[in-house]
Amino acid sequence: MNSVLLVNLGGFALIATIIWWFWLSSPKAVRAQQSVIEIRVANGVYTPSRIVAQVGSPITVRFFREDPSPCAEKVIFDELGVTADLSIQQPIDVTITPAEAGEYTFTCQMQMYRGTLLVKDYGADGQVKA
Ligand SMILES: [Cu+2]
Repeated sequence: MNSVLLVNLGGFALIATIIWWFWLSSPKAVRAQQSVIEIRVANGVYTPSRIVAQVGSPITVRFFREDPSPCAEKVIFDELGVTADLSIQQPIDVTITPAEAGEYTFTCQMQMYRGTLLVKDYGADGQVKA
């Protein structure tokens, strides 16, 4: 009775291991897939001030503006033609689908706040091309 139970448990453990191995485990280290990045706007700096996106994949940058000064009220991705008004203490989402690899600056309207959006081209194999 007990040995039958143990054999069954062993069988279940084996099956669970096989399922985990083939379906649930990651075959290799994969670049973190993060489609929403949160940025704090306070004391004259974006935190983080450097973010990474992938060519062709939409990225949502969620700005939390803590700075009440008018300086912080806009965020401008100049080269991408994207501008947003930031509300105080309220998350504002800016969604961008970068078409080309490169470094794009985002700033407040007076360019005192400065950040960089780094867009990389990951090929189908997951390797960075640019
Ligand atoms: Cu400003």
